[in-house]
Amino acid sequence: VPDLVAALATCVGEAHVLTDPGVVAGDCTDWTRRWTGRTPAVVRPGGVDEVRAVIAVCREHKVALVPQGGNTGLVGGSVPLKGEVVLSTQRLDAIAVVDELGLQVIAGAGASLAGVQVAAAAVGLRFAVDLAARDTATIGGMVATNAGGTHVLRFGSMRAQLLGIEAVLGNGSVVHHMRGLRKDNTGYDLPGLLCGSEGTLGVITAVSLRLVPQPASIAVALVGFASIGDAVRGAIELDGAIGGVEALELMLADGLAIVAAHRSVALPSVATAPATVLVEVAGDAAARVEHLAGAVGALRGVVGEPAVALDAAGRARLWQLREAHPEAAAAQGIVHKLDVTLPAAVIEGFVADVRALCGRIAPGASCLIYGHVGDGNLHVNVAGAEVDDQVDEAILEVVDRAGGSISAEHGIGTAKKAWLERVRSPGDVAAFRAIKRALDPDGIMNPNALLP
Ligand code: FAD
Ligand code: S2G
Ligand code: ZN
Repeated sequence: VPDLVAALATCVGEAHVLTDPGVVAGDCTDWTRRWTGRTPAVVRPGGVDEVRAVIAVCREHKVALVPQGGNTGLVGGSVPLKGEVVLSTQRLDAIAVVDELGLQVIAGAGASLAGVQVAAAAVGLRFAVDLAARDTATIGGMVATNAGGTHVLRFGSMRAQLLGIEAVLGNGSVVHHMRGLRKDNTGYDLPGLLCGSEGTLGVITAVSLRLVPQPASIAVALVGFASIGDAVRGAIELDGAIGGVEALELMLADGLAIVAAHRSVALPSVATAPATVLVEVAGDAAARVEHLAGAVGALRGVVGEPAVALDAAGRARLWQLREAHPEAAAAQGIVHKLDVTLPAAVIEGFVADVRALCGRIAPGASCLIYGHVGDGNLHVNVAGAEVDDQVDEAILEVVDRAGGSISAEHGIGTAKKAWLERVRSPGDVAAFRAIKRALDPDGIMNPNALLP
């Protein structure tokens, strides 16, 4: 290992090769604390050439590497489980340019989501993907996992924002196409291929992303429903009834009670309903609030008075109730997270099945269920001493049988690798392997993730 560390130091300089176990410990455990590994070194390249040099050294020394951004990934794909080198993108954080006319931003892989949001807002524009880990999650990690978040309903996931990409592949070659043009049909869709590749094909070093105009104003409402079925139907009807719906998030009474206790905040009375939908509309929201109130009035199963906020502080207070769910879940113990998509019609039954199943195989466990109901995407968070992989298996079985997806937005990582061949055809997996062989011939790119 000493000559590996010395070789890495020639690539990035001594100061950017971290080996002290105390310093690198945080990089070896994932955000959920479910996966912990070890690494001979965390290296922090300062540019594309240094990334290339690090990959060359790892190939030479036959050592695998795990690209790491903010380490907020939730499927165990961002940590060195078997002594891999960690390639941290934190120094690749330049937000190069915001092209107001071209409505695009060029960001380094290590730039944080919040950094890009601030750069866009500075010129009156907006980056369309948002998620609660915005201060820590990096653009490179979000592209690598094709992150979704709260506005997929209106703007799509990361893949839909990608205009160009620069990356160093596992075979040492650099792909670079960053003109940021809306229409550019010149060959294979490399951004689309690397988006969602979870660090298994190469290291993304920079991307060009589309920006969208800032809306005139935004309104957020919490609407209470008598049942989960009414909430799912209500959310879908709201989306159809009024234009400008940008987010539809489902929360349940037990989860909101845990969040309120965890954050020591009082819940608006509407949030004590069995099911609550957070709806965000953007545009000329003033008119929309009447519109929204009218549309809510027409829904079946609404209980209580909706809580509505137009100003930024009021909206943040309502969003906090949703965004604090992951943290409140994590306070219950080591969480087994199932990020799944269900056909709308089965969501109510699914929640009942999951509660019954947890009651059977993990009686003392806490089970928080919430998520992006506008996309049919639920986050099932099961935590407790007796929770083990059997719970994951059982829940994913129910999802697969219901015709859903075992991973809506967090990716496959290590957590769901065993499921890949059950949910993708042999031809699909063969194509994945052919691509992997071509772009990472030595198999050094994040071997624990994605491909069984
Ligand atoms: P990391 O965790 O560092 O890495 C994630 C994966 O990408 C790993 O496989 C890693 O190897 C790879 N990778 C990282 N950087 C690169 C690179 N430059 N090149 C190639 N591969 C790379 N996710 C959602 O989709 N929607 C949500 O709503 C959402 N909410 C969240 C809320 C909280 C509180 C938390 C903690 C997480 C949430 N996430 C959500 C999950 C996480 O934020 C996303 O998966 C995000 O994309 C990870 O970014 P990161 O920079 O932390 O990546
Ligand atoms: C969310 C974050 C992590 C989780 O809150 O939207 O993607 O599953 C999730 O709690
Ligand atoms: Zn989510």
